[in-house]
Amino acid sequence: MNSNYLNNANTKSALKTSMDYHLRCSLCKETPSKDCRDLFLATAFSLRDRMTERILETERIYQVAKAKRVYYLSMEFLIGRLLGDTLHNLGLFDLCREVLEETGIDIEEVRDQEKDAGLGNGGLGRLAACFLDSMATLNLAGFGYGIHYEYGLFKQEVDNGYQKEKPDNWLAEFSPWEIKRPDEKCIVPIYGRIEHFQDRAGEYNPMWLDWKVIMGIPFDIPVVGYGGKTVNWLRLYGAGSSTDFDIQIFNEGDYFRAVEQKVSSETITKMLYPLDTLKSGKELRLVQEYFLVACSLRDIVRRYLKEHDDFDDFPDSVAIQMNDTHPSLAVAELMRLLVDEYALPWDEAWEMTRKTLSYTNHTILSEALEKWPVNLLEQVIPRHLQIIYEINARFLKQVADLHPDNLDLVRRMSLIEEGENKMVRMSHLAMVGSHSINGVSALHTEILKKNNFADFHVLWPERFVNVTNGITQRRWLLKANPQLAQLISETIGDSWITDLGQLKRLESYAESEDFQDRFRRIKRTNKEVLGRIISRTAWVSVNPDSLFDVHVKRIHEYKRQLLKIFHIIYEYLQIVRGEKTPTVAKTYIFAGKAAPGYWVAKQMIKLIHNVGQVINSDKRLQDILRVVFLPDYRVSLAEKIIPAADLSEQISMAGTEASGTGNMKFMLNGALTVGTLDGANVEMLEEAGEENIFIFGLKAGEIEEMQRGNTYRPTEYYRSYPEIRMVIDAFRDNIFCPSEPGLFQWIYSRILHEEDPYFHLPDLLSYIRIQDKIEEEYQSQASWTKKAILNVARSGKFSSDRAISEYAGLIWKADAVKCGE
Ligand code: 26Y
Repeated sequence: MNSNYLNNANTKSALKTSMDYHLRCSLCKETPSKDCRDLFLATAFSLRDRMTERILETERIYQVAKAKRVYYLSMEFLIGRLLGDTLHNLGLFDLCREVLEETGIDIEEVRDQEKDAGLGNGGLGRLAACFLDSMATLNLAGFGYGIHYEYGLFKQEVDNGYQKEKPDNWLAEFSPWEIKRPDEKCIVPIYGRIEHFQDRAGEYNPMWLDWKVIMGIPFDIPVVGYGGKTVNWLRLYGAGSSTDFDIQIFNEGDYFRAVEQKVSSETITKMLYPLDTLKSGKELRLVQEYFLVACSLRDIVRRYLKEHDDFDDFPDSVAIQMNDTHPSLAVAELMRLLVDEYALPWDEAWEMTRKTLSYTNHTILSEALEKWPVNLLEQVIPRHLQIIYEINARFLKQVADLHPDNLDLVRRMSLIEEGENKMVRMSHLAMVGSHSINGVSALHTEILKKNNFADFHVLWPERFVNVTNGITQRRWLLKANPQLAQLISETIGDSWITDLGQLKRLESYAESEDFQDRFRRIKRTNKEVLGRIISRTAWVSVNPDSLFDVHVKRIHEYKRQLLKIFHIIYEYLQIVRGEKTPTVAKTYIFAGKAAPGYWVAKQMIKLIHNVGQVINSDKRLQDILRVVFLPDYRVSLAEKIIPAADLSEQISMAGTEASGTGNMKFMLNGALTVGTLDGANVEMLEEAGEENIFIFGLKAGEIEEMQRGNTYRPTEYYRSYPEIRMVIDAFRDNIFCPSEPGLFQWIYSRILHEEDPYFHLPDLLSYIRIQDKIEEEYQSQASWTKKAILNVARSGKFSSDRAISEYAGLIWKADAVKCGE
């Protein structure tokens, strides 16, 4: 039922009226306004009105259709800004631009007022955000559950090359998108102890006593699908203190303790842990993970029970996807709810749990596989630990029955890692409690099956599936690169917006001179825009006609920013020593954040900065080489960088990057990729064709073999190859730190004499060779542009719409629901 007390029509005058209404009534400001911040809020509120209407309508349709609901549980949703995407998805972008233009305001300035919602670290969080967009666009009843962090990922400043972290108070001026729903709060018990009672029938009946309480308050952000019909939501929980509980202490006469308790409860969702691959091991992080799971499952079960009297239909009505192991306590919490609170027999509850839950793994790095100390769990969630032990006992019995004499196998597969400090292996918990386990690219899934999770794959081969990642073309092309989007739509129509495979039809324009010309001009404009950002934020002027060679992502040794630097140093030294005559001007662009405690990563930023200082100030290279580090890499900056790139660097050591998603965004925007055969690069090669991508370096299997045989000797590479010596010696000789000798000595020592776990030297020569080839190919602009167009044309596979359809079909068994009128 549509209300008609608001004129939510998609006309210019209706939009203008609602913006004026919000300027006056929500913001108490004079109209017309020229204040871009106020206009941003007024526009956002006007869109929110339109979306909340549709949320109610969508919900009604889901109920009538008895739609299977999919819940995506994730500790991170790296949303970025929402205004532009929402306008596009509602089909109001042009209308809104015109409304603003009439008051003399450029929509870009209004959009620039929005703070990024940086509620994620990188790939995993951004993937979750793309998935929400695709689920709504595909008319799936798919919803996100996450945490309402008060502080998102830190803001990065760079001071003399050193990263400084600043708090990201993204809610300082509040977000116009979220709807706080205190009436739907939930209460979560935590801490306390277990008393071992028996029930009347003499059955063991443990009681969780003396727990404290945290309150979970939901904040909903509408997620509108393309076309504006389906509007789902992302529900973020913020922690508050329970007033009841405070009163209890208060009544004991301890007012200060009551207030302290209140403050400490609210701390739980204060900030996002800024770690992606390193373990934190912090109690507060465990509490956050539990808090997310406890709130979301209560909410999911509550919604289910509104329409059902028992749990018989639960697995057919609900699918819950765990985004990595971070929400894997869901296995124990769902069991606790079903067994303790709804009195289901264990076996029945277990079947429900397993049929409902599924698990995506996003990393093979052993240091990122979560484990929590048993004694910490015992303290924080004693009942869940008991349940985990029970799950483990039953599971290990099953393993032992199948392999009676294989104690080693039982030890390896156990949910508990034995030792002085016993640990719970969260990935084992997630796998045992799920009906589906997936990796995020074909190579990654194969590695999981063969190495990390081999025992589990042997036991349950049917549970393992691959779903290669994807990205939403609505944000990463339609919005981020409007000119290219328009050129494409003019050429082949606009069906690619919801069916990215349509881009294939661009293939026949790859050699058209006219199309190439327009394509190149768009790239050139995007490079000018980025050039202005570079000069404003990195204080370096760059030439938009140079080749923009881009390495942007979290700073991590496995992603090998250092390999890129090695090549830059090599090229620089060659030129200044007269051993190379440059034929192409190049701008090397880096951006990315380092985890605050990750010393090597922070040094990498300093190194990039120093190499930049030396090269950028060398008169001999004035128009030839530039090296820039753009501070504060975030979604909105990525949207500017990616459309301006000529070359995309995806050079992780083979076998380490689970998939990558930046790689796909670059491809979609017409950059050529230089990459190793890692993650989804393998599939990009298959799609693009080998003449349209620059692949180099050792393969995952070759690296594994060298690791296994321990045959890699960095010093041998150093002795055998003058190119390598030249680069490595530059660190010994302080070429990039003349005023601070010794600063980068550690790189020399680490690579040569300590360890080079990410195989920089074995890949350096082939990297240098492929870069030479790239330089040569860039000189022929016609053939380069043809390759770039073919990359765009063949990027259809990498849409998150495709990924989500696969999840829906293979894992969730959920169908689209028609939400149109
Ligand atoms: C346990 C905690 C410290 C932790 C927190 C965040 C561990 C890992 C992460 C995040 C991991 C992540 O972002 N992984 C990336 O996921 C992308 C989406 O699947 C992949 O494309 C990318 O290769 C992978 O590194």
